[in-house]
Amino acid sequence: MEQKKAKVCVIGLGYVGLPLAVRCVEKGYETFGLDMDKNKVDLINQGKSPIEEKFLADNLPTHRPKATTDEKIIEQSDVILICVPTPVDDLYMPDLSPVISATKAVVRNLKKGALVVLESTVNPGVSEEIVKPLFEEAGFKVGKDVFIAHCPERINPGDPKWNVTNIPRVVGSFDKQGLATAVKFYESIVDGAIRPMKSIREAEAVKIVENSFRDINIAFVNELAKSFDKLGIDVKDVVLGASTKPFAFMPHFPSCGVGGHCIPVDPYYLIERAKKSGFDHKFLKIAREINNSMPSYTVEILQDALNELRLPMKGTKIGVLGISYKANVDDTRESPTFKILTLLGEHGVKYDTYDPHILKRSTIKTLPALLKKVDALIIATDHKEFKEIDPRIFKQNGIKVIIDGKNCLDKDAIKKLGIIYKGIGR
Ligand code: SAJ
Repeated sequence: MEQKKAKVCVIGLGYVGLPLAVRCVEKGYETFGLDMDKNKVDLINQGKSPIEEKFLADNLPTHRPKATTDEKIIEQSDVILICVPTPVDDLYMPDLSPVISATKAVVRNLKKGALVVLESTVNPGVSEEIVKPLFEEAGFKVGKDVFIAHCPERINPGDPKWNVTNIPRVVGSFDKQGLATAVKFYESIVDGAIRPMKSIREAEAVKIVENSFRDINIAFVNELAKSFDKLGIDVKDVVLGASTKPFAFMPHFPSCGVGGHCIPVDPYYLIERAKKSGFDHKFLKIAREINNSMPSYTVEILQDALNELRLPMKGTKIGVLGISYKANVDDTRESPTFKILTLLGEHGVKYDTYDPHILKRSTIKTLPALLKKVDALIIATDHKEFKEIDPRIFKQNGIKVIIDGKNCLDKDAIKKLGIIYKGIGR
């Protein structure tokens, strides 16, 4: 891929697409960004990031893609990278509509000979059964008029070390030329290994397997947490102990729930597609059930703790610290906090929330104001700001109960102050 000549268009300027577009600019490509959100497009064209992310803060101002809402930009593009969301609906059924509409926009505006790479996480079969037919129905010959590849995104929001510049990637395609072109492109922008896969299906399967692996390991420790709560064993101490084994163990930690746009979503793409081919992923489904049960488990623990003080749920002022799905990011997708708040509401609880990264959705805008107002706390996200709270501050504010949904506070120090502390499995 001649860097100077090739023009790149990234479709979808979110957590995945925007860093990718910035990296393409940095590596010398004329880079367009296509997004349906005009506000986001205007911000990016001013060099401002719509997303709180260190890589973007450091690089977007100086390596700005040309952002637009006009799909006609695709006509000028030699490489099109589709980075749109692949969510699930309320019934956990995959929703490929963003991928389909993005692909149709490419079909409408395709420059012949272009390379089209789907980065969005999809189940094996999507490129063959959904993407490729859209080009063929429009009369394009795949492997001649257009080259299609899949390179699953591996962005890890908030990660200080691994980002779009250095995370190794895998690439699959329908044909040798498509594969070679895609591998060469990614080698030109990533300082990491690019592994060609046997076919596009294996490339699609890689990401689903990576994230399902994480989901089942989290489910394993979440089930342990429920068991160890009954056995009086501190599961965090046990996992840290097991982590001293220098091989064949990978630590995961229980929590009030599994959020984000990847881990709780991706397994359903494989579950549903495999079911169509007659296979039932019992294990993946049980893992999802366990992880989906953690918000209600967290509220049950709160209820038990309040019962110890003969305090009713209804009428006790409860504060929930953390709305984003994981520490130190401003991303709320699939956040367990929303499920916790719904359950509190069902118990007639009047709750307040505070998240320094999501102030717009916080009912109280400062930590001291929230601590002053409530009698009990649920820590739903392990933001740095919460982990640094001096436990004596809880005492000074009359906090009686703390449910540590991320096992991130100093249990012993809090208990010594006479506050009821309950973690998830500790
Ligand atoms: N979580 C736990 N226990 C754990 C780890 C995570 O309860 O031991 C929870 C988190 O609190 C969060 C959710 O699971 O609510 C997801 O956490 P995550 O650290 O997996 O964060 P994500 O969603 O940003 O996952 C990304 C994924 N990256 C991509 O999909 C490209 C995932 O593949 C990575 O493994 C993960 O980052 C990572 O390793 O940090």
